[in-house]
Amino acid sequence: MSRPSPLITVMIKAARAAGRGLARDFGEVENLQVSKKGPGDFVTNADHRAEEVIYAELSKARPGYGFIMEERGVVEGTDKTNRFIVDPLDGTLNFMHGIPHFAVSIGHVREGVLNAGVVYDVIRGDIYWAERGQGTWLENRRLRVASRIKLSQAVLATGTPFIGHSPERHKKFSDEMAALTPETTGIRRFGSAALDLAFVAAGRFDGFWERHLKSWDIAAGIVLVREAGGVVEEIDGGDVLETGNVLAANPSLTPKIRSKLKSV
Ligand code: 2AM
Ligand code: CA
Repeated sequence: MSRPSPLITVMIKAARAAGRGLARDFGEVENLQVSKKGPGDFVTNADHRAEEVIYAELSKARPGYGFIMEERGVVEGTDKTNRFIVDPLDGTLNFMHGIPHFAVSIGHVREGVLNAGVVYDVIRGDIYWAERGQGTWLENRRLRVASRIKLSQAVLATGTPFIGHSPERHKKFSDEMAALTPETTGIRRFGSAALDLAFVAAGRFDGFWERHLKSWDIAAGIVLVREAGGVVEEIDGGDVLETGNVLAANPSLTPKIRSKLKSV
């Protein structure tokens, strides 16, 4: 078993600390489902608290590192070579509805290159981690992407663009679904991009695509997939952290999925 490096250990500690608060708050959210007002404000506060915990933990352990965080935005560090990319609560809509599928996601970039990632599946208690050259791990199990090469046998995950966003995005999504659905054995839509990528790394999903995500949704998950032997690309050939148009799968399936997406 690979021993997590000091950096990974610090990232896991921060993720677990945030997860403890989220697990507590999730119990409360389940109770709030029945209230008229719903759990909206409560969830926003839970999200902010989790981010504060992560920020405090990481900046104590790695003073000077920069941050990109969902709530705080960009925090410039004095150390210009290291930056964390943090989503304290990925799968917010699930969390808000009492659906037990959400995660803490912490990525690390060194000299502009994605270097490490931790995704914490709070309810299952699973910590996924990966670091460049060290592989991808779930507890003491090394993870590999699935080896299926036929699209007809593949289960893919995706995400729906948010209601309120442009009609063109919805049209594109529907067209992509229509192009891929008949080619695969199944498509899943679970609502946490960080966990979708972790599940690709674990060989559960054969692939994942989604457009218009943010860097914090995917930074950690990209490292998980790559270190598990998978390929992560920007669907149209750009910079995936910039556009958030992500396609992840094993090296045989990626071009097949991409060509179906490009046929739209
Ligand atoms: P969140 O739960 O942190 O909001 C689900 O399709 C994925 O899309 C989740 O990872 C979710 O992250 C993300 N997401 C939610 N709202 C988004 C938005 N406005 N833009 C981009 N991604 C979003
Ligand atoms: Ca997110």
